[in-house]
Amino acid sequence: MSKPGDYAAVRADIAALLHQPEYDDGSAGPVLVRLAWHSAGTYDAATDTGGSNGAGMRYESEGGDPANAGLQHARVFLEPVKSAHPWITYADLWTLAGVVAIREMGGPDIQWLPGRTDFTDDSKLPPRGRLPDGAQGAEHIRFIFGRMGFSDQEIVALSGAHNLGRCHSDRSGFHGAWVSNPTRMSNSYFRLLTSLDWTRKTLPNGVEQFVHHDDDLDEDLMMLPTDMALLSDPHFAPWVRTYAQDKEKFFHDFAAVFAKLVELGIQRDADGNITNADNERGGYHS
Ligand code: CCH
Repeated sequence: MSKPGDYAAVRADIAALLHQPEYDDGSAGPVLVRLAWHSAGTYDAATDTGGSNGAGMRYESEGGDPANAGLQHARVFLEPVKSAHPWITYADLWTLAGVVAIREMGGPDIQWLPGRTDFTDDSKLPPRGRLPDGAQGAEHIRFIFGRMGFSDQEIVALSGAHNLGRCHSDRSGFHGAWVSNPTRMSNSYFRLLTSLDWTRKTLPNGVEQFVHHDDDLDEDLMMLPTDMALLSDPHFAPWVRTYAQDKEKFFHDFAAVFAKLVELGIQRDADGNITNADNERGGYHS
């Protein structure tokens, strides 16, 4: 067991588990990023509820939400890390894992602070229905992310995470990856969104998505209806084009907004200590 507060040891163990030859595209990274995002993306600024504090996905009402289908794989990948460092809270571990995975997959360094606590029952969990629905359009995205307090530019920057990972028919109903190298962070998602022809396709399960046939891979790349909405909306589209042309700016803005995402609902004093934690457990500070 590591010394409480030794986050470098936790980071090293997360990095070491990313290589998973039998899983998806060979990396646990993308699903860990999605775990971090879904743990935080329930935040509602108006009522100051939801967010990454609490690690609510350990409970059925949040963990069993169909929007979180598949994220049990991410939580299982992290169990050995939790066992080796039992002093870290799940809420800290899940957010830190996303940050470490992004860096290890070639993305930017993202500021991360510890101190989240794990709820000890399910009484404070956010209601289901706060996460975005990929079948919808720009109005929905703006409503969902506006509720968290994000601007149009921040929404587009965050969406660049779809450079990573893939859709699974048995999780969301959508199918395929957005880019041909889905375990490497870059701005390919934006470049492909702006440069390829995307055609609407109805999958055998009735779900509609957009596809482009990649002849080299002999496989379809995909976009969700929500991804296409970023390109058709007059306020989102300029940011899509900016990030397609400028990877450094995308990385810079993505790092800032992902750091903001995992801090939603968390209040800290000048020393970085959380002032609205649920209880005293896990209150270690680096
Ligand atoms: Fe996402 N995402 N996401 N997404 N997402 C899916 C997969 C990933 C939406 C829908 C889906 C963000 C925003 C949105 C990741 C990160 C982020 C899937 C497939 C759907 C559907 C799930 C499956 O079948 O396994 C929608 C809608 C929105 C916004 O409107 C944001 C923001 C982030 C992070 C910053 C990552 C990573 C994946 C890949 C997961 C994997 O298992 O490979």
